[in-house]
Amino acid sequence: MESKDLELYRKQGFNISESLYTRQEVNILNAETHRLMHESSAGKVLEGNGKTLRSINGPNLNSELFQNLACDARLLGQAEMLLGGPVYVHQYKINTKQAFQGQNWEWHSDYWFWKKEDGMPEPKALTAVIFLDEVNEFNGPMLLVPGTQYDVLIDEIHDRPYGELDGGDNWAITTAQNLKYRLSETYLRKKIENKGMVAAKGRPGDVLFFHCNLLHCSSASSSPWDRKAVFISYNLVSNCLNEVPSPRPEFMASRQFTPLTQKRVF
Ligand SMILES: O=C(O)CCC(=O)C(=O)O
Repeated sequence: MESKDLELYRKQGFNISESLYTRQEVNILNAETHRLMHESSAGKVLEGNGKTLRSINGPNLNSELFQNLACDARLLGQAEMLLGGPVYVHQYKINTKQAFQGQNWEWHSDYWFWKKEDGMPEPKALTAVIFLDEVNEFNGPMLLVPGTQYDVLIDEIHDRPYGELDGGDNWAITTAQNLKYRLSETYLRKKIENKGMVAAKGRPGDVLFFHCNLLHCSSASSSPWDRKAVFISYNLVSNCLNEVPSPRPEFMASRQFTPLTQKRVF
């Protein structure tokens, strides 16, 4: 990441590094994603229709390739630089937003979930999103509100009434279409009118780095194009999780705090 990219990340809370992965490397990642999509695993989440796959949580627990990918210098090096120290993987998932069927993600910041559910002390984490497909205006790009990474939102968050939650395990309602916590429209309107919104579009192999406190959402894919992407969330080892009464499973919030070391992957 060049110094102008670093400056942008600090200012807006995100940055897209173009062509970090080659077409050939993306093909390998896509092939492994397809293998996992057709294999049963505990961390899978379906869309509201009960059929279409929404996310694979913890792909690194079932794939050597995805486990190693987190240690690739292109990701790990940037995560260490942006966060300023040794890191481990807090959360790892593949969101498989599928043509016509892939549904939205409501407005949220990841840090609320990581603080409330997992006991993360400070917002000193980030996510690298590796685009496996082209992301355009039609297939549900992530929408980001620049500059919200420093907002203290925790008092603005409301628990969704129990009756509106999707059924399922406690960990699943933290990642379903109707999220467990939400912001009021009044707050969102004020914030977005003030700061604007950016759609994170790009090509396969581009990587979006975004701060764990950044306000974001995405709409459904109303198009014949999938929008699959790998999400690797790194946390500073010095910011590792406190104990909580009901820890989420390892595939949602890892408690392996050993610092990662760089590895050659491809
Ligand atoms: O995949 C998306 O569009 C959004 C995912 C997201 O917001 C999240 O996983 O926190």
